[in-house]
Amino acid sequence: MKKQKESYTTEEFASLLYERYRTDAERFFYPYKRTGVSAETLPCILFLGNHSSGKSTLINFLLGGLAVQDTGVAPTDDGFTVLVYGDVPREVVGDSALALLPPEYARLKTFGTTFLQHLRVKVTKCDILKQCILIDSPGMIDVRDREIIRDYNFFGAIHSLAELSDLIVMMFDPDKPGTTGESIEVLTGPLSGMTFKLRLLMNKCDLFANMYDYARAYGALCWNLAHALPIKDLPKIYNCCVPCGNSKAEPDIDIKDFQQSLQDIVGQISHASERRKDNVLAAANNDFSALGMQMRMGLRLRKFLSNNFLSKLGLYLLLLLLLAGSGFILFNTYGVSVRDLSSTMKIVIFSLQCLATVGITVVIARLLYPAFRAYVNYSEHQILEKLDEHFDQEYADELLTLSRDDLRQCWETLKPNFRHVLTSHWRQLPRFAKRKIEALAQDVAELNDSARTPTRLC
Ligand SMILES: Nc1nc2c(ncn2[C@@H]2O[C@H](COP(=O)(O)OP(=O)(O)O)[C@@H](O)[C@H]2O)c(=O)[nH]1
Ligand SMILES: [Mg+2]
Repeated sequence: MKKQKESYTTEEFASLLYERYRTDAERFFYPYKRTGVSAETLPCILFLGNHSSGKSTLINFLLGGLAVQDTGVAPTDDGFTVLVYGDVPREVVGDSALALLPPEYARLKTFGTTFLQHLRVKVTKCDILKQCILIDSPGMIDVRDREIIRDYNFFGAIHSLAELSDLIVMMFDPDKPGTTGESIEVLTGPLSGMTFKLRLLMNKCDLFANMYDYARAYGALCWNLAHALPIKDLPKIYNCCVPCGNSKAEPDIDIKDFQQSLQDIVGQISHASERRKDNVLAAANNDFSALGMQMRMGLRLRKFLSNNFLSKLGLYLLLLLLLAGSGFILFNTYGVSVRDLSSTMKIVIFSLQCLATVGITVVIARLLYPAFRAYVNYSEHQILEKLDEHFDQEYADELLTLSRDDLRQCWETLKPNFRHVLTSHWRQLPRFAKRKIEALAQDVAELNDSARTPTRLC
């Protein structure tokens, strides 16, 4: 029996819309940022940071002190480990690891086999994993030529995992407070636009000799982050220390506040399920507004480019017609005189004239064709150069009433892919989709309404 719309959870509703508009997304060459949403998927927390900043130690702490992840000062892990709940503990790598994960993770396959060899799933019987999925990552390093160390698209993989995650914990330690090249690059590259789910954490605070030592490391971290995060105010930095074999029995400074900070982070992690709803909603809103925009702009530009092509084709054919016409008249005027010839000969000569005219026109058409193509390409290029103008015209009404920064931002992110689609596939873009665009807008409004209604679960 079909469920009533009101009884869908946000995740179920979003999942339904992802499926409903999948064909339209394909027809308009819009790649969903999220391959979809599976309502049963647990929230996911991604741990990033320098090597030896304490990612695995924190994960083990969350798992109740079990030594699930290897820890140590030397780099111990060169891959991503996804920790999921299961009664029978086991460890799987590569394609079979991907098969154990929810369908949303399927897009990781696009990073190739080398990446998959660095993907491990650990099934562990641990209560916290009933509520969330934890992802440990390889430590960030400081090398000029990263390709020597990483033989797969490391930043691309981080970006995809970060998009799937509901909380990203980025860890630093007093040894390298934000100075590791990759950590900074990750913040400015794959994690840009995701600051809302990013939590910064300076770990190992129990190792400071005194408050002056702590202030220097904290200051250095803030200084480095200020260069990496394009925002006015620094986000909160959690200063923590995780109980482990390396913890000092009697730290030189008071660690009470650091322990409290750790509890705050643990609290954030245990509330990740609420975050998942928000993230799914945010991702769905992003994806569907971008899809709606690609459909609207696609229809507009498809029409514009085909009108442009047809007008150029019309000109080309008119030119050929004129040439053929003048050729025929010239033949008739200056060609063989038919006045004294028999009617059969007249027909033969007339046919020959026609044939000659057609032949010459075909030759001229062949010769002129490259010029016609160049002209069409040039004018298509001119149109593509003015994409912003088309956007302003298409969204004139919306932009008139409010400044609508959201529309402009969405357009800026969409533009590179959209330009590519227009250059290579504009003829394949659909001609009609107005109803679909309206239906999509209505569905997205309903999705947002349903998320606002706290008692929609039946
Ligand atoms: N003193 C102290 N040592 C820590 C803390 N967190 C981690 N460590 C130690 O730092 C080393 C590196 O930790 P690990 O979790 O392997 O770092 P990862 O490379 O980020 O996964 C290990 O020897 C841990 O015992 C902490 O808060 N305080
Ligand atoms: Mg580790």
